[in-house]
Amino acid sequence: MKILAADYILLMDRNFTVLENGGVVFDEKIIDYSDDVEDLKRVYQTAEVQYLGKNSVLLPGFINSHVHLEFSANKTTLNYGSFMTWLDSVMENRDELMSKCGDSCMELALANMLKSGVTSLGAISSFGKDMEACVKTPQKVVYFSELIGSSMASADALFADFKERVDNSMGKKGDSFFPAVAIHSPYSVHPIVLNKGLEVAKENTMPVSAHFMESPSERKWLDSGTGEFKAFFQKFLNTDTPVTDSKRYLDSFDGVNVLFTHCVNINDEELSKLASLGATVVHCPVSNRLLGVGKLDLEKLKNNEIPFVVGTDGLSSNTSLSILDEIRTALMVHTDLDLNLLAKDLLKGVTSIPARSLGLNCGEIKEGLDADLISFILPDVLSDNSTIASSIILHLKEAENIFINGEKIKWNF
Ligand code: MCF
Ligand code: FE
Repeated sequence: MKILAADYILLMDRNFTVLENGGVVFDEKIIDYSDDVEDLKRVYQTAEVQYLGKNSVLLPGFINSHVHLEFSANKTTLNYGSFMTWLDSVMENRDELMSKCGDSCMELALANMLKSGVTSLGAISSFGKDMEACVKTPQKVVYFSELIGSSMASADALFADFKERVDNSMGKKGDSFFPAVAIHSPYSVHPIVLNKGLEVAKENTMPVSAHFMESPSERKWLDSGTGEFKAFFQKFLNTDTPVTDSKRYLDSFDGVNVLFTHCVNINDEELSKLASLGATVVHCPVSNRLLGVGKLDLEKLKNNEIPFVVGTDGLSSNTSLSILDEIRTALMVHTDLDLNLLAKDLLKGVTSIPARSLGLNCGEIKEGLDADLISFILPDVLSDNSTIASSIILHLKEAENIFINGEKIKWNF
């Protein structure tokens, strides 16, 4: 049993409680916490006590809800600026990028995330090449095997390949590896294939991650079968009509625990549907900027009571997998929102909310939850505690201490 004492402890509960000069008691699970460390020492006399230092902050480990590890070799290969040019460059360079990213490339990506305090992640796996790295890593991984396939001609083969990857991941299921299902998007998955994929998720009560309404081109294609996607489908798939529309796509997710990624070009009707599904939105602000798709309207999500979480997306559409870099960008791009309120929502979006959406027993400092804890040192004393959330996002880069299931993790490399 251990007690960590810190100058500031963020419980990441609903009220955004911050304990000053407090402590957290844990073994594999969190046992207790208090704003009176002396009291904790008296009650838990055998516990080993560690003071985390002047200006220390202790909080639950961060969760990166959406990352494509298999694309980690990309630096200057893919073209940024507009979604369609990016997608064309993916089609052209995917095989080369995959072959450039072996185990050590993905291990480095996972280690860089760990360094920024990420103790859990949602990995979107297109090919299953990232499974070993995800099984081996100390972090908790919700492993989303991706289903893609818009043409009925190749549907059976693509579904069989998906099912094989899901089955392989189920064979590795454990305390920190959780198999799940990803649906690539409404434009790239035929509704018949989609329903088969969602059946797999329902049968095994798995969460589902799905890209949705990322680009204006996707909006146009699904609404009217026109726009830039038309030429793309003609070129690569020898067809020029969409396989579904957004209503049919969203209706398929009834009864599924689903996270929709991007939603930058979502309309009001779709927002109401997301609310009735109890869905979560995954916000990837850097990716959205680089692919030129626009900006997610966080106010509209709030008005519809739709929770949001934050993800880095992959290095296919980012230059960093640090979740702190990502929420710093989010703080900068939403210029119309109150800085300190947004900062609190962003911290919730990388702790308590994704834990609930991904079905993980962590994300808060609360009795009975897994002891996934991270600590940082702020550069100076806070003159006003109500700015702690924005100060964390603006000033912190690398975790000083990382505990997963109560065990200290090192990220030396
Ligand atoms: O989230 C971003 C942008 N939107 C869609 N797909 C991807 C993203 N990052 C990587 N991808 C992958 C996706 O999983 O790129 C491929 C899929 O395997 C695009 S479809 C040819
Ligand atoms: Fe993505």
